[in-house]
Amino acid sequence: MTLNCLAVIRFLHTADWHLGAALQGWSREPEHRAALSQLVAVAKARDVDAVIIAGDVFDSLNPSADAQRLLFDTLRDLRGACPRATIALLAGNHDAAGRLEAPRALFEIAGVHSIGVVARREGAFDLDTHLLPVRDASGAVAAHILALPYPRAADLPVAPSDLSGSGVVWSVRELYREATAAARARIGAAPLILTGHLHVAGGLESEGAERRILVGGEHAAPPDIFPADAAYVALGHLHRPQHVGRETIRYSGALIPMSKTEIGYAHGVTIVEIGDDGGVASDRVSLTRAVEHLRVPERGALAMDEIDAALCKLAIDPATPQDARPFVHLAVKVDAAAAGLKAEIDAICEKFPIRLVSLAVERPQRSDAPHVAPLRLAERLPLDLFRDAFETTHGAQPTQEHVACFNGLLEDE
Ligand SMILES: [Mn+2]
Repeated sequence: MTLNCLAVIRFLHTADWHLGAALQGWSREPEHRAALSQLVAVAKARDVDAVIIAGDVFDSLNPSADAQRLLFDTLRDLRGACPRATIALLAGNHDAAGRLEAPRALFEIAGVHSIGVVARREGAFDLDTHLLPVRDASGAVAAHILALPYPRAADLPVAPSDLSGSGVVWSVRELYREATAAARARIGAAPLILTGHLHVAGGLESEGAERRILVGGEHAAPPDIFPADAAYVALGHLHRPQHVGRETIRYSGALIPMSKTEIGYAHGVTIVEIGDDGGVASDRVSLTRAVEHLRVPERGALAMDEIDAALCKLAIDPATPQDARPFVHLAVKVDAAAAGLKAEIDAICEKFPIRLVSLAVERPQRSDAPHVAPLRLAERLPLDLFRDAFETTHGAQPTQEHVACFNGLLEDE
């Protein structure tokens, strides 16, 4: 998209940083640092008037000190790179809303608006918290951000009991309607940029990475919950960059691949311009990966005696430091169930400067086994998937202890 007029406001839209995330125990911090330093450079080079971080700043409710330091370092760098930009930091479903708001007094000194929950005053939507002015290069307020975080159950208006459709969709729609109406009463027809962290229908999911946001059994909201007069809707939650419904309702996508299914995504940030005629244009700036993510082989599976040659062909410099070595997702095929398979594969991989993070094993179908149509992922219980995955990886059923441990993790979600 390109503008046919003068840009009034330019901003950077990003989301789903998932700071503190690990892959099979390996820290993602080097990748995060590299991606965020590129993000800061893009914000500076494009001289943006605002930066919107649309949720899932952290990967967990209880982020490590390193993850928090990385956020604070990045905000400092961003402030240095774009001294006059409005910076909006929003909570996603992975974030502890209170934790994100806790440093607010200090954030305010740095001009960072951290918003974890929907604020109300005497029941009414609190515009002073959520409506953020965006100033152009001359210092004039030229647009506003209506900054809304992931809507938690407590944030949502209660749906009428005689409703025929989905209560959650009604409530989310009502939240956006109420917030937008309040904003319009204050700012008139000026350009309004909305934010949100939720699953909007029509978005392509990357299986396994984003938790399905289930509020009252509902998976997603339709894109028409966002009022039509919003110039742009900056979304977080889905990790693949995409628009949903209108061209101006967009997911910026994650910064780095969070799982095997996301290797093929073009990770980056979205730069959005709003023109003096109200037109909106956006373009993508790709980020360079600090660490490679490789599927070996790219398609299909290798026989055991092909693994060595395939890893050799990657030609990775043996001097590559540990935390820069590629993450490898390996697929192998075996003729029969082989005890000690994982140990054998580990022994091969150890000879190469790689980090094996997943192993898929294809076994031949037993010809006497009855053919059963595979169940859809959504129809399977997490514990059954865990049992299957465990057996594939270790060639044995999980023990009671493993099951108890898995169930404990499930409850933590
Ligand atoms: Mn999310």
